[in-house]
Amino acid sequence: MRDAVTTLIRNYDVAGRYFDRNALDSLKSYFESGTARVAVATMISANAASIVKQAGSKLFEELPELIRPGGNAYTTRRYSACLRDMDYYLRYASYALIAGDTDVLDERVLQGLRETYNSLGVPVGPTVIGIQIMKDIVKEMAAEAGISDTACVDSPFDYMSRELGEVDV
Ligand SMILES: CCC1=C(C)/C(=C/C2=NC(=C\c3[nH]c(/C=C4\NC(=O)[C@H](C)[C@H]4CC)c(C)c3CCC(=O)O)/C(CCC(=O)O)=C2C)NC1=O
Repeated sequence: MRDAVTTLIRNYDVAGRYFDRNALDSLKSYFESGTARVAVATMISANAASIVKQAGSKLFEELPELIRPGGNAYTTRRYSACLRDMDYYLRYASYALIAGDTDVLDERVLQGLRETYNSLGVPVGPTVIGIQIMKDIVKEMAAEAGISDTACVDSPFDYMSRELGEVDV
């Protein structure tokens, strides 16, 4: 599992090069956004249950067929599995946010997930919508908490959405 710094070191070491301007710029931006990233991750930890609950309600309000007979989140067991998955996405997004790198998502979340979802008929499009709803909630909370630079929040949620979304294309 890598973070922004270890990824950079690895790439430069492979090439046997000293850090150049690009490396230093990306390190600078990693450290400069550090306080905001830690603040957002702290906020996610403190509000995870409520973020997942809100996002779930919004998702099922937008796509009520998911929880009707024949829907993939129909029955209490599958409804809970769906919210549990949302909770996984949120928790790992907070890790990736701190790492400043999406490697943890590849390694712990996305690997084999498409196959699992396909075999269980879990619809990818609505899952991506759920991930995006959580992103919006987190960004809104961050803005309300006075964290001005919320651009860094997008990356982990968008990465999971993109990687999952490719399945159905
Ligand atoms: C930490 C990494 C990790 C992930 C990401 C993960 C996902 C994951 N979601 C699963 C199931 C599931 N996932 C969903 C999710 C949904 N259904 C919908 O209609 C919605 C769109 C969506 C919620 C947003 C559902 C309903 C199931 C149960 C499907 C079934 O058993 O029929 C399963 C199958 C095994 C199980 O039920 O536990 C896995 C492995 N597991 C992991 O360890």
